[in-house]
This record gives sequence, structure tokens and C-alpha cells, in this order.
Amino acid sequence: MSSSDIDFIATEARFGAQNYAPIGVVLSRGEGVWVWDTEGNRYLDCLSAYSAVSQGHCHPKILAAMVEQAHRLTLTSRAFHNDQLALFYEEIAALTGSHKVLPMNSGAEAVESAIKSVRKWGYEVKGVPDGQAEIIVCANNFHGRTLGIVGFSTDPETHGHFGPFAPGFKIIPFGDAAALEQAITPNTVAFLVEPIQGEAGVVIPPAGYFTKVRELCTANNVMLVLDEIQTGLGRTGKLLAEQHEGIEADVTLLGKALSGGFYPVSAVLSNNDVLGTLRPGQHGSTFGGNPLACAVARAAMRVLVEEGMIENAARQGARFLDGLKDIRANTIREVRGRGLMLAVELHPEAGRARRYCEALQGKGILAKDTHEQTIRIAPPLVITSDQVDWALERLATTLTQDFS
Ligand code: IF1
Repeated sequence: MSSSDIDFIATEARFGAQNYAPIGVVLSRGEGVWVWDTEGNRYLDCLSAYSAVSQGHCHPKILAAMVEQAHRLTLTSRAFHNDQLALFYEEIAALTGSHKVLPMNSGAEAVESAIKSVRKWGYEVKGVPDGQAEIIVCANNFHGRTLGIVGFSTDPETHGHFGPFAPGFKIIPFGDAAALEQAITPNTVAFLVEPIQGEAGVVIPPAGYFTKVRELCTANNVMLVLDEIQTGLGRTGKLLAEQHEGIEADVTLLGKALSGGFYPVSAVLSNNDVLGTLRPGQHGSTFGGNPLACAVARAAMRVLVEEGMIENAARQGARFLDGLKDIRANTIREVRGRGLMLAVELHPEAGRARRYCEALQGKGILAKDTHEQTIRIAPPLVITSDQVDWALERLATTLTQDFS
């Protein structure tokens, strides 16, 4: 760490709200899977900005689309039409097989928008008495940081001392279809769930869970809302994680990689019924659907498909997982993952995952711990076999060390 880095870190600490505890590296440049710190040290990025830079850092085609659009027109508000929104709608609908699109900015906004929309659908289409709509969510969920969302988080860090919270949410265990069946009432409008729980530590539900969930939602006229903000757009080796389960959600939420990390862009995708209940003046956003966001998202979706990133995520994810499974280290309790959404869970005696992430930094890999014992590994989807092997070598030497 150079003295100028200490200044950056100290100045952040002096003026900034301390709502993060970053690893001690100051990044100033990125390209593909690599990032560089202010001293020129290179790191393999195994976090990808929480899966937002799936297309790799500073992808040249997304960059070109952004610069070109920024020269022409950035923001019009939705009081007027712009010449990018229709094209964005057409392309995202074609890519995902959706009927209707609601453009927003952050992931949390997409989740909030979905909650509003399914409630409205519940009252106006399903016939739930006004004010009685119930939404079922899962324990250990992560859907964002806004008040509505943190109110149904089960993590005390996430919701502690932020209340009072909005009613209308019921929490059931993740991966338990019988619990969903029991929780559904005539007033249930939606089941909101992540296909794989990310923040919880890359928790993959039992095989067949989502088939049963889909059946229960259909049988009870309950909207299945899949939060694919992290799992979507190729991260798990398919365009949408729902495809691993052979199901289709009624409402799908995308964000993060929808812009390749250039700009906050999110979207609610639905069948006609749900988003069809929104009328002029009932929902909106100053920046949602702006031409710059649309141009960036169009390019981000295009390179994902044209450059085979989804297939690469499946291929390299399998290679990475196999390699992790081959590491013989008594620090490892379990490795798991799908596509390039991977996790190494350590034994409690191995010490905290944070120490291993700091050691990995010293070997040129940036990864992020979660929940004390788990190291999350989620590189950009453009990673090559050689780069996977390079990372595995360093992970193997680090995980065989003992930081307890
Ligand atoms: C933070 C995790 C990742 C998400 C899902 C909605 C959102 C997220 C499934 C909200 C956001 C982020 C935000 C980041 C930590 C992070 C995260 F550790 F919590 F699990 F990615 F791995 N749905 N996830 O994962 O999207 O409003 O942030 O755009 O520090 O909050 P957002």
C-alpha cells in the first residue's frame, strides 16, 4: 500500500458513512477480468462488482455505445418519448420471452416496483380485498436495501434499527415447497424468491423445488416473482437461472449485468397481467428508461449473446467447480455453485473467510467473504480456461494455509 493509497482510504473513512468495510486495495483501472490498483498491481476480479460486470470491465462495445449515446442525448424524462426505449423494450422482450417491461435503475427499485405491481394486480385482477395483499418471501433472502425490502429481511444486520416496517410479508424457509403450500392464503398475491440465494452464501435449493413452486403458484393464482438480479443474464450458465429448473416466472427482475457495470439499469419483466395494471401517474422514475441507460443495456445484452458469454459461464463454471472440489484442504467444508456463481464454505475452525480473502489479495485475486465462513467467487463471464487454472492454483495454496 503506498502513501497515496493510505490517503484515499483515510479520506473515505473521514468523510464517508462507514457502511462498508472494504479490503485495503484502491482500484483505478479495469479491463476484462482484470483490475489494477493505484500502484499498478494487477488482480483477477472474482467479485465482478457483485455480478454487475459480467461482461468484463470496460467492455469496448458497451463503452462505445455509451459514449456515442452520451454525445447525442442522455435524459429526457418519461414525459417525452425517446428513440432508445422502444428498441430496448423490443430487444429485452425478445431475449427473455417477456411481454411487458418496466425500466428502473437499481435492483432494489426493480424489487420495490414488482411488489407494488403484484399488489395492484392482486386487488384489481385477483380480487383480494384492498389492503389485505400478502407476499411470501424466504428466510435469508437478499433483495436490496430500501425500507420496504429490508423490512422482510431476516438478517439483523440488514434490518436492525431501521423499523418500523410495512406489513404484508410472510417469511418461510428457502427450498421448502411444503412450507409455501401452507403459507398460501386466498390473499396471497405473490411469492418473491431468488433462484439461488446469493448473499446467504450461494444456497442452491433441492432439485425439483422450483417445479413444485411453479405448480403451487399456478394452482393458487399466485404470481411467481423471481429475483434474477444476481443470477440472471448468464451468471449461472444459462440466460436465466429459471431455465435450470425448466420453469417460467410470472415476473422476472433483472439488474446489475443489464448494463455491464457502466450504469445502473434494472427492469421488471412480466406477463401482461401484472405490469398491465399500472396506469399513467401511478409509478415512475426520473432516470428509469432514459436513452443513455437503454443504449448501454442494449449493448450489454448484445455482447453477452454475440460473444458467447453465457455458454462460457457454463463451461468455465464447471471447470472452476471441479477444480475447487479437487483441492484437498481441511479448511474447506463445502464447495458449491452453478455456472460462475461459486462459493467455498470454510470450517468454523479454519478462521474467518475475510482473512483468506486478504491472503488472496496478496496473490493477485480479489474475492469477497460473506457470513464469516464463506468465500464467494464470481468472476466476469469472459474468463478463460487458463485464467480459471491460474485462480485455482492460488486458491489451492491459500486454502491449505491455516488462518485460525
Ligand atoms: C450491497 C449480496 C451480491 C441482489 C439481489 C436485489 C439486489 C441485490 C438478488 C439489489 C444486490 C448486492 C448489493 C450489495 C451486496 C450485494 C450482494 F452480497 F448482498 F448478496 F451481489 F452478492 N436482488 N446485491 O443480490 O440490487 O439495489 O444493489 O442494485 O452491498 O448491498 P441493488
